[in-house]
Amino acid sequence: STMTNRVPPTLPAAVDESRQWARLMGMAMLGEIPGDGVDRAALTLLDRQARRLLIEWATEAGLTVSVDEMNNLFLRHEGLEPGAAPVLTGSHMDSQPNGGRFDGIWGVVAALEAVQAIRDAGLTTRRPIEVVAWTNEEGGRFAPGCMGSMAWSGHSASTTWDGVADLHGTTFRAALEEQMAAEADLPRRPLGPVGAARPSAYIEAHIEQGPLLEADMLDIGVVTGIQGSRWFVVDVAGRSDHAGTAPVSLRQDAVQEMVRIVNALNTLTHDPADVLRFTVGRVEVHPNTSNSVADRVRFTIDLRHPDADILREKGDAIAGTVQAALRHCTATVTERFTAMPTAFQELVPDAVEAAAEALGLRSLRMASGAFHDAQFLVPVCPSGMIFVPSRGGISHHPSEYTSPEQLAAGTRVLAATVWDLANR
Ligand code: HGY
Ligand code: MN
Ligand code: MN
Ligand code: MN
Repeated sequence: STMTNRVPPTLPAAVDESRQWARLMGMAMLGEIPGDGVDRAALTLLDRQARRLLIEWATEAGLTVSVDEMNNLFLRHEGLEPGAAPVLTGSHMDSQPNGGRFDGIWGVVAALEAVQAIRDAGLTTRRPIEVVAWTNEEGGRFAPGCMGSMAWSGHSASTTWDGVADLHGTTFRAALEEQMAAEADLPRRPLGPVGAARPSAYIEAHIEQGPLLEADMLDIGVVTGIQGSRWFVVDVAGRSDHAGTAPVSLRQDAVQEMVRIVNALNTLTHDPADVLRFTVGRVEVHPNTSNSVADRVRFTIDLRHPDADILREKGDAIAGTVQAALRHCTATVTERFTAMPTAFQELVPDAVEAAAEALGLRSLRMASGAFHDAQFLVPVCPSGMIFVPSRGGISHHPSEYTSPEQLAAGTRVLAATVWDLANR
């Protein structure tokens, strides 16, 4: 069905640009850091405060709240057929430690805004609509990312990460239990797409986090797929020594060894076309003092590529490359996260494109360089994403910015798409 004449005339105006912007600025105060940034890690007090704020807005708007054992948060709008499979829409509320005001949280606020606009416009939907905030998408405090959507979709057992600890030694399981206890007043729901909770479709609104839409003066990204990501942790073990007395030729210096390993990995992953992305983003050194030789180094590897075979080939070669680079230390390589490249089936991207067209917006079909929870919804139901431009293509940084108008345009496309999908 084409959307051209299917956007209810009262819907676009019911999307309240200033209400949405005010809510985003309110959320940005929870974990505010200099430069308009946000540091709001998953399963922290700040995360709980943000969730309470969202729940307040949602219950005022007449939605019902529930939470599952992975702390995924759901806000439900009833349809005319309560037993019908719901349309699911949302994103994540946690941020990078040096994050911005829009990554993740806009998709959740926009989903609530879209449902409120449908209600404010006096429209009904055949299907229920559920807004979701997925637990720990960023994986900043507890690796990997997308824990909530991976456990919910059955991609990994929810107990897989119990022992994963943050920099202070708090385990994921302990932090999850603390959050669940603090939210004991919220109704529970089973984990996963079970029974009436199995969605008919999933749509996630998100900032592009790249330069393409802005460069071509476009309003909307119709996301067709997401490239693959693999995360590894490398632990190098050597021996600590006195920086002044130990002869260099006898040292088992874990930092020097890391340098050799990273140089070898740079050769392995060198790509003149700059499509393969290799990042070492975190380095932890022990004892981390200027006048002692390091006996331990832990560093992370983030590898990305849109082609499954290349991602498999290069990712599988990392462990051997690390071992071959060693001179004086030992090292172990652990894979922490595997999200293979995904392509969305046509249903949702087509609906998004039709909605953008019906609203007179300029759109572009494009793949996502960032991973998203939508990646793990693909095996469960027809899925898709809507992008809005990022100023300068910047994200995972305090200067991340999208204007109120650009966000409202994205939310209008989201509202029109959700309304369309909820009436099919
Ligand atoms: O890392 C990512 O791609 C996502 O933005 N967390
Ligand atoms: Mn995100
Ligand atoms: Mn992110
Ligand atoms: Mn995401």
